[in-house]
Amino acid sequence: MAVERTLAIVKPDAMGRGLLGEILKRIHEARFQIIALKSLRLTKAEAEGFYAVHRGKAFFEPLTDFMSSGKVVVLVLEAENVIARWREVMGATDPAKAAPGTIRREFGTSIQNNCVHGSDAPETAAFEVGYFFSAHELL
Ligand code: FUP
Repeated sequence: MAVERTLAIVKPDAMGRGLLGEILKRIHEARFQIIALKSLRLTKAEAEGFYAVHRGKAFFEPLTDFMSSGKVVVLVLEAENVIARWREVMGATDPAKAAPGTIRREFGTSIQNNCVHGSDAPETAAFEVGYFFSAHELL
């Protein structure tokens, strides 16, 4: 298994509901290394750029409004096989379909307001990490 990095986001719904600590606890319990972490508020244009693969879909406008509606915390996580493992900790996109015990199942309130993001492949992880962090922040 290769050591990988992935981009995680604690989304505005989770930040607004005071869930950052609970989500960080799960990251630590999973033994993922936090390589970088910061809090920011995305502009609408930044949210659109991040989710560019979904442009044109019905949920793109409400999704990018939501993602720019409040503070987020973005993190770079590192571990063996962390891309798949963080997605397991998150659970399926739709909280109603996510496995019991996952973040999205326990705290998500809709397919849009699902508390967390995680890259889905090595190529997207590289793009998404680079979207938020420069090389000197990842040393
Ligand atoms: P995921 O990788 O699990 O975050 O899921 P996707 O890349 O398919 O979707 C990205 C985000 O778009 C989801 F986190 C939530 C939002 N979305 C919707 O709001 N409605 C949908 O039908 C699908 C996705």
